[in-house]
Amino acid sequence: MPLIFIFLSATLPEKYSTLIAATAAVTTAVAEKLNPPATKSHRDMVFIPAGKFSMGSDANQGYLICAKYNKTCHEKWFNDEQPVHTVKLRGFYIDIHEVTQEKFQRVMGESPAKHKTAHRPVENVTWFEAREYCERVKKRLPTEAEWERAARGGNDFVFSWGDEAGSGKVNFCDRHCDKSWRMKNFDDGFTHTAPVGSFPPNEYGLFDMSGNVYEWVMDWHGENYYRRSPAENPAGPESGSKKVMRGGSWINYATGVRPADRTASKPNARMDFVGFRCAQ
Ligand SMILES: [Ca+2]
Ligand SMILES: [Ca+2]
Repeated sequence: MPLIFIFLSATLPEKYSTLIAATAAVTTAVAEKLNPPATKSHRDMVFIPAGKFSMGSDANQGYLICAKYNKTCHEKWFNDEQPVHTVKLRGFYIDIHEVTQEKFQRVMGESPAKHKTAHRPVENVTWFEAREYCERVKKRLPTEAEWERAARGGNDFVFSWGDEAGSGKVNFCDRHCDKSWRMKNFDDGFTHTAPVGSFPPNEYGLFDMSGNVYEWVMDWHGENYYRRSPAENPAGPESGSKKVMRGGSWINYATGVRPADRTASKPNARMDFVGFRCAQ
């Protein structure tokens, strides 16, 4: 949420001018804390300041949004994203874009992507490869909580842009999609992946957090984890069989691109709708 400050010093007595000058100095310090100067290692990243946010969903949100637009929906698909709980996180940086095939190729020597184009996101990568890429560029995978805070862009809407699904907001399984469950009333223009940054960013300036490719995050998946997760800097269960992937993709219903939605797969799985981005 942008901070807007209005200064009326020209019309105020001197003592207020002094107060305003002091306030302005504090404001500048706060602004620098919220937006630390970009360094070379943080290029193409956004700083998400320390703070609290509401993680997860309540009131069967995922199922109701699914049933609003689609015929086949099951409540059990959405149990793991409940209940809403307050999470406090330290500040962190996160990549503005999904990692592209071009960047993955440069760092890892080859790209396993199926939908080949340099500026499309890399997909068909295992969780292990995603983690290794981030380590090689001196970064790391985001935690699941960091990912959701970043994806929400500072708001609590159903989708990152508001409460209704829409065309042109995100790449999901719209009328161009080649799956039988495509949503014919929506048009995002892409059959498979889209070049990164083809859709508007969220309010943190991050692109494609919702849709295009799912994104591997650091955490193991726990079906009931939200009922017992720590209130500060949660990092997921200590062990598990599946790693979490977030944000939905070009194969998903609209309900799958909600910031609250959770999905998981075995970490050695390769899927042409799953990529990642890094944090720091
Ligand atoms: Ca699409
Ligand atoms: Ca994505």
